[in-house]
Amino acid sequence: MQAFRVDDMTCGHCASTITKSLTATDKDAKVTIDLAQHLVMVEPTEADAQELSDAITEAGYTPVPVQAATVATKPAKAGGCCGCCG
Ligand SMILES: [Cu+2]
Repeated sequence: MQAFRVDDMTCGHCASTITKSLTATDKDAKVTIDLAQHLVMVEPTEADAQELSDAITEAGYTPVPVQAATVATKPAKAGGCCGCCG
């Protein structure tokens, strides 16, 4: 997954403009927008991170790549268990 923070994406219209631009670049990409956090998450099928970033720029916004891991919902397994119950 590729993730970008787009601080100038401020409303649903921005989100749909960005989504359209991304799917024009990679038609089967799965685009997830978190407007509150200004995050655009893309599950690309053929475009690479640079192409996705360019698509957002072409839509008129400013994407900042972020580590997908930092926005992933799955937390790293922290300590606290000896492993016996894994
Ligand atoms: Cu807007």
